[in-house]
Amino acid sequence: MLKEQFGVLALGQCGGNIGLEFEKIGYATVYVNTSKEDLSTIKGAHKIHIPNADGAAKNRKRVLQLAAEHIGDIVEKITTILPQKYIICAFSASGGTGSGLSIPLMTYLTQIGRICIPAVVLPDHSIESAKACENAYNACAELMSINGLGATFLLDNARGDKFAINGRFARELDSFINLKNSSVYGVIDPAERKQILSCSGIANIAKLSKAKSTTSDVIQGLSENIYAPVEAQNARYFALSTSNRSLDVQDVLRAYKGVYDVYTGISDASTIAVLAGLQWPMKRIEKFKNKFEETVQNINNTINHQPPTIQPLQSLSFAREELKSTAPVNPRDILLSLLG
Ligand SMILES: Nc1nc2c(ncn2[C@@H]2O[C@H](COP(=O)(O)OP(=O)(O)OP(=O)(O)O)[C@@H](O)[C@H]2O)c(=O)[nH]1
Ligand SMILES: [Mg+2]
Repeated sequence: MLKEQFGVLALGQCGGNIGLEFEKIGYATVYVNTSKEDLSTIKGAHKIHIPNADGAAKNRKRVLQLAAEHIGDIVEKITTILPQKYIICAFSASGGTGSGLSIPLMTYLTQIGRICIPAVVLPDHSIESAKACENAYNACAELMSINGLGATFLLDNARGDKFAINGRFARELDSFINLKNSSVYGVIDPAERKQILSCSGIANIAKLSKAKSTTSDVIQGLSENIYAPVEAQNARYFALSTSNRSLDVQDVLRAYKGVYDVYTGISDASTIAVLAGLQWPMKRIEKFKNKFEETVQNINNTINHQPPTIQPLQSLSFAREELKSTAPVNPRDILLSLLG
């Protein structure tokens, strides 16, 4: 099965939860974290704790400092446990550990000839903190500048329950990797599937039941899903494997402005459609920046960091000791004043 050529690198808490979904369905998975507590919640076979670390508290720089001394060992362990050519790298963009560590690890793995397939969880900017949005923005900027990354899946926490997203993503990607199609009418073969998953840019998947596999179902499935909404209708590749023989791929393609190459096949049960080589959703990414900048500006406008300039209030006091006059009075003077 093609899945034997795929390993999963699960970084941080969120990456760990996604990794576990893949491990459950038979993928070799390794979990890396700065937090021992987080790692202990994962029932996975291969775990790497970054020595002397107890979390990164959403600090992307901190995780690099913590890992710096041990990065040689960490990389050695990862590549020994995961000799596969294709590495699905799962992490959240908005935390510290996964968001920070994913960048150097994927850069290195790419350099040694692996094909990294980032599965990046984006925060819901309407509810997550400015710090989370700052991290997500910076992670996206750095991801975009890694040359030679494979297909990037942006899992969107604004589009549903996070645990439901984890499971659904693992099932959808697995359905495509291990596509069951063996038909005289055409197949999407392993080379084509690897080509699509090696294609840089954003990708997304629609998996539909046999009963719901019309043209409009496929178009809808590719836009209403767990991935960040597509902003530009151009893609490098489109793959469609369906059991609905009357579904015409040309009708689906009319919903897109331009697609470079198309692979089609006939499958037994569900329909799987994949778009790859889409542009990054820049409008969405700008929203992370806006949330960060607006919050920083608000804080700067409302919190006065100058030393206080007002005077403390003088209270009234009826305590006896405070009635003492300041200059001691001579008893003779008191007496003389009484005599007039
Ligand atoms: N989809 C999904 N999102 C998650 C999951 N767990 C956490 N998140 C999101 O991920 C972000 C936090 O990232 P974590 O993975 O906890 O961070 P980390 O990589 O462990 O980094 P630090 O704890 O800061 O060192 C938040 O936006 C969460 O909503 C998960 O299992 N699935
Ligand atoms: Mg964590």
